[in-house]
Amino acid sequence: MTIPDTFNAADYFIDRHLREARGSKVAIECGDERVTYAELAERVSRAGSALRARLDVRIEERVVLLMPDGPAFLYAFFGAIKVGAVPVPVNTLWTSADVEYVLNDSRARVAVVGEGLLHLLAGISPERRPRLRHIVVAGGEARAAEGQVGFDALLADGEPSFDAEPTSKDDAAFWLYSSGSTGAPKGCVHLQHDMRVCTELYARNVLGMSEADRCFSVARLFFAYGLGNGGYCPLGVGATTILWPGAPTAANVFAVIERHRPTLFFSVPTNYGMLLAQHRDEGPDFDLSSIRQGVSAGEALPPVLFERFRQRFGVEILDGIGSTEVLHIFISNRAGRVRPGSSGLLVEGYEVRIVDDEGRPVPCGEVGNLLIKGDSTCAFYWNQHEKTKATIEGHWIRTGDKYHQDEDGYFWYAGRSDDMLKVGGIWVSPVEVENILLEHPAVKECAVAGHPDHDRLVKPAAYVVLRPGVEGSPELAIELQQWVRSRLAEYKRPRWVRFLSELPKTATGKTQRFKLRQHPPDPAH
Ligand code: 3UK
Repeated sequence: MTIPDTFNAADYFIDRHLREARGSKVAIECGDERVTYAELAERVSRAGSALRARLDVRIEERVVLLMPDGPAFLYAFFGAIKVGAVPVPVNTLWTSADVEYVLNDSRARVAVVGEGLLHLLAGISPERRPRLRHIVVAGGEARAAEGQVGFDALLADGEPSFDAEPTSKDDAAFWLYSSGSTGAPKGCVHLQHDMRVCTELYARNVLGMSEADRCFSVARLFFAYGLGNGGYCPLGVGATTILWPGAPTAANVFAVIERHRPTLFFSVPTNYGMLLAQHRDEGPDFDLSSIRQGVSAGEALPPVLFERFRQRFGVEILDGIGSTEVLHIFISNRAGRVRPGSSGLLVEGYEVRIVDDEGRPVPCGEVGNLLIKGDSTCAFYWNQHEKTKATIEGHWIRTGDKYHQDEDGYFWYAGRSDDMLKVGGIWVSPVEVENILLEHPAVKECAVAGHPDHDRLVKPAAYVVLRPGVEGSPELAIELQQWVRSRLAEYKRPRWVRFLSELPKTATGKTQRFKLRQHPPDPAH
């Protein structure tokens, strides 16, 4: 794969299809809506040119996207890239405080916000987000009096076609925030060529994704995983992506599959567990016969989920590990050669090393730190020079994962080298949850650690030492859960609370979270 020095990802992923006579092919299905490649190209042009002409967005400037999955997300994302600006998709499950952090860290002057997510911005007074000048509202009514601009009005104003900004293949194209272990997310700066690399190495070579495919991703476009599955991978190969903005309940996901009949289905282990727990009241089972391959990532897929899904639906799930820093999957199982419980084989085009804490390669079969080299890795973390140096060592990127490789080349996940938790495929920092619990008047000390649920998937458990005179009770446990829930994103809440008289500590007083993993939380809570 040779990528020319002048390379604009929007030209490649969008406009190229017109040159290759794919204009009438359906690029996006969303409910009853069908968007052809020609329509997509026109709306991407309109979005980009209007951002530039009407809102004065310039090359390299960030544009925050706080949007549900749907065609407008892709118009805004590729529209910004087409004019050389840098879209920054944001997790829509986050709180106002998280969004405020990203607005200020990225210094975006423009944010495109889904109507249903405006409340997240409403909580941030203009003085607390001094760089943000324009709020573009996608769907619904924009309030001109409050300085809002409607996304549809913007599209109507824009140019239906123009030549993409001649960016270099190494210009910043987009950022994705990845949660840090102390709470503050880090902006991974991805370059124009990165999406192209993932499309070739993973989508085309591992999944055999082609124009004939119809992709449906339960993981959202604002995640690196979803952005590839439902965004640039299908668009890169001229396939159709099925977008759907609703909540990923089992009933909804089955309804989308039966209606739109995807050939490739992408989800996370927690969601596969939810699908398996769902049964139809009467009649035949859910029809997943259109799916030629399932994919799982975000956290390790327990073998029982793999087996049950194959037995019940006849769909083989390929577990693979990816990261926001590498952009997409770099180790993956292959069709017909799955080893359940493993992450599979290296994706060709990437290089891997498993090393001990001194950086020496460990012998085959021994657990060590996983390092990856490849052309899709992010350039650096925005404004976080020390964290960049700790993660990116020349060509190599530290994933923070412990792995071993077996004699046949398969990689087996063996936990994290930090205390970060993957909950339903999304990062949760124990420190962030602990800090909130500590603000509760009853809490003297606490620690948060992962505990397996009924599907053997990790969820946060809180271990709490109460202040003298306070008694632990089921009511207090519920109160503490509510306390976290009202202050942090929903998925971060502890699913169990256990009261302890003291926490395990090192000689220097540092809490040993790994020791708590052996304590079962009280099942009653
Ligand atoms: C963990 C896994 C075991 C692992 C992602 C696919 O998850 C993605 O990106 P994130 O930045 O998290 C990365 C970390 O998540 N992980 C992901 N997949 C697996 N652990 N087995 C797996 N299959 O700790 C990794 O370092 O949120 C996944 C594609 C793109 C992505 N960004």
